[in-house]
Amino acid sequence: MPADPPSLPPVSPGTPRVEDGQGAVVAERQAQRTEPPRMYQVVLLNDDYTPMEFVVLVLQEYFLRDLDTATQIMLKIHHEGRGICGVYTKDVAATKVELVLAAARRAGHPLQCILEAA
Ligand code: TYC
Repeated sequence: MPADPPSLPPVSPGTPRVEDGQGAVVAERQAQRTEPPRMYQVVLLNDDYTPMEFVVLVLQEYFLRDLDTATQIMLKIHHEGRGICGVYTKDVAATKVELVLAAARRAGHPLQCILEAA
């Protein structure tokens, strides 16, 4: 039985192969280019029932805002209907949404929190 041909270096499919000048076929060197991850914003929505103090606490605890900034964001949501709490990678943003919704439900508030592509 004929011997298997020598195996080529492992490269991802589609990687161009070139002759290396010494008879070997090798993967062509390519510049590494990693795109930055897509970012997602966590948005709080206004409602008529969630206490202002609770929203400020949420912004401090889950979005690491100081009291002044948290109060400003809360008032913006209260007046404009919505406000961005922070911008994160998808997993981090999704986790924050879940944590905020769980905290709001535990406390009996209807606060809504959503994730949007930034
Ligand atoms: N509008 C609420 C009130 O008057 C306060 C509030 C602010 C609720 C922001 C939700 O995301 C919110 N108690």
